[in-house]
Amino acid sequence: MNDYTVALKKYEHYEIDVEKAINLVKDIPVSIHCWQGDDISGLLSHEALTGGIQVTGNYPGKASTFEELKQDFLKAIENIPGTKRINLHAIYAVSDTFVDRNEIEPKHFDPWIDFALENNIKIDFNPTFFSHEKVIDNFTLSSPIENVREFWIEHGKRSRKIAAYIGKRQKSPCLCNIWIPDGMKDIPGDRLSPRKRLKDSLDQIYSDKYDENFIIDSVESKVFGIGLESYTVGSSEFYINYAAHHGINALLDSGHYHPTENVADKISSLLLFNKFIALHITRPVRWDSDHVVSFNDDVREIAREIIASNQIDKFLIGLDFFDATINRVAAWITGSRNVQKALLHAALYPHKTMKKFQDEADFTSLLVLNEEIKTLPFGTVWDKYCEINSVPKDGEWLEEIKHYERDVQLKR
Ligand code: RNT
Ligand code: ZN
Repeated sequence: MNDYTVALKKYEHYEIDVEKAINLVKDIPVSIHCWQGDDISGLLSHEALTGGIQVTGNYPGKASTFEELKQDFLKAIENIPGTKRINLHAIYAVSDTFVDRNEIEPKHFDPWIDFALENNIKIDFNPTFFSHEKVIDNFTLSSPIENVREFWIEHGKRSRKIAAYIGKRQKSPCLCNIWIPDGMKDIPGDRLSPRKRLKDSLDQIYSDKYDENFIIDSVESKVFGIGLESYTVGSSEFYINYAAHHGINALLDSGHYHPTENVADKISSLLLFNKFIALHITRPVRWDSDHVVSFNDDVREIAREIIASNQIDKFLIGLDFFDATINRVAAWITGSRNVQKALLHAALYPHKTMKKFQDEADFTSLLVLNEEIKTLPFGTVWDKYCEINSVPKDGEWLEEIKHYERDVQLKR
């Protein structure tokens, strides 16, 4: 018997159908963020990164043109199994001349759409409310300055128009996610007014109606940013309520909660009240540090909730990490493979049996099963999954990326 046959037998003992799990996971789309490729620099200008987020490190070989970014992205996805999407930000507009955020148009994304269609991947989109001189005193959509607010409302409207255009061209909805950095370093004198202005700005942005077959809208909350420790206008309560009242969706970023909160536990509550749940999977280390996703308990638990829900179509899974201390393509590959691993691992749980034990109050069996699952031969199934997806197994891709680094990235 080969390793895989032995593994099948071990899983069978727990009534787990390995082939079914593999087939389920390979069709779950995961949106890979373009911004790991260039430290969120974008193609529009060379403004420093602002908004209370930070990319640390200065690893050589960074992509700085549209061509380089596409080249690196393709290199990464050759090594990532499963169904891939690409997540773009407005600052990745392609244009020979400078276009400001309140001027971007669908045509600036045609080159990306062509690229995605050629490679059989779908696109998601985000307006970019940071790294710009019109972020005044750390406020955008909630700014007390009328023309600042108008500028960003226009950006939001144009971004949705672009997302709907992308959706139409790719014949499938494009997720348009709004995240703004707005907040304060120190204790506010007025918490209510900025939130009121944000609500009003969003109302204006969402007053433009588009076909649901082309665009899905989401709003991303946060607990704090660097230099914005005391107050975040777009808090969890704000956006969960906003989304529920306006028929749009909440996006949970796994780095945007207090470190002891269990992000996986939030999913089932949202599932009951929302059409979709959008996710940014990342790895916070002590803060929202956006480390490369690890195959750790946090991510495995999130994946488990997705699979156990039996409503996988309601999830819009995206990634959001950025590390510039290591090879950026290897970072992309590692984080994305780890999300695939977590999904596969979760699909290899005997969810029905566990639910039954719980309903029968057989907590002893539930605990024992939860523990025994941990030592099943997952690595063998993962290898098979890679093989079926025609990507290298663990231990077989890094060497090639080292060559790519030497021959391509370091020559830039
Ligand atoms: C920031 C948010 C946001 C960004 C990206 C670049 O804390 O997580 O999603 O990381 O939009
Ligand atoms: Zn995020």
